[in-house]
Amino acid sequence: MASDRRNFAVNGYSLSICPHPGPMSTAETLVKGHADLAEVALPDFSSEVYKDAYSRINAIVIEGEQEAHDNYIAIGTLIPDQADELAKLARMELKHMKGFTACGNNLGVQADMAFAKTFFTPLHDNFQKALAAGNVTTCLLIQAILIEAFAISAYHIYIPVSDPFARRITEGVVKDEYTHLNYGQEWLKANLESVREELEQANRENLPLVRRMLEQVADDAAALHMDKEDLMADFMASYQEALTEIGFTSREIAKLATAALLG
Ligand code: PL3
Ligand code: FE2
Ligand code: FE2
Repeated sequence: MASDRRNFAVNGYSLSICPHPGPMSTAETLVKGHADLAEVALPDFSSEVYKDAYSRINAIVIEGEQEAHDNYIAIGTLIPDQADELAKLARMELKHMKGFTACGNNLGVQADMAFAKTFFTPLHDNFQKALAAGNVTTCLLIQAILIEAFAISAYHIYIPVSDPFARRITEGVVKDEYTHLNYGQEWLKANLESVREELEQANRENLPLVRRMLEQVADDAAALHMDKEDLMADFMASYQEALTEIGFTSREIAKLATAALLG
């Protein structure tokens, strides 16, 4: 049990000592930078299986960061008094994109950008439709809530099984993603009564797409030692927390979350 394990940090290494050691030896529990990750087995970052999966996952992340940049700039055209703030968020996304490009280069992996473009198409198209109709609420739900919660959960699950170079980058990125999620939450919260209906509709149309994206990425994520159920659970936790912050009750959130099962 994690509760009866004791952690010691020595020179940036954390040693996790369990009073009743199971099958794992003490040496195996020496995991750099982690307080309590005795269970985490790192993948072989140079294997062909790893690099093949990484070529798609890395592309998804690069494409996602690029689209996030474009989406924040686009949302700025719908809320002109927020354009400067949104341009700042967009700049952060470009920095993320460059960081993840460096992660792929560092492993000698060529990102499969055509695959990633297809992966994002349904959500991308829904965002473009909402943008053309001037539906700020839908645009914010797609980008600042759903995509950011997706990114946060994916990065959370990736960090413990990442290579040291990517870990440093991803840890920096995930902090920014909270700022983005928070931006969306605050705007929607401030306007809740007027946006409620559109939010419910946008949730019904887009939450199933995110579920499908999580399913599509699961096999490649598994090759990176990221667990599908962990990804889904972390995503739902982030999403539900965001909805609570916006002002929905737990009953309303349960109803909104049901859309993930139906679509
Ligand atoms: C918003 O700021 C960014 C949107 C990015 C979307 C991320 C999708 C993540 C899919 C699974 C990736 C695992 C992490 C691997 C990092 C190289
Ligand atoms: Fe980002
Ligand atoms: Fe972001």
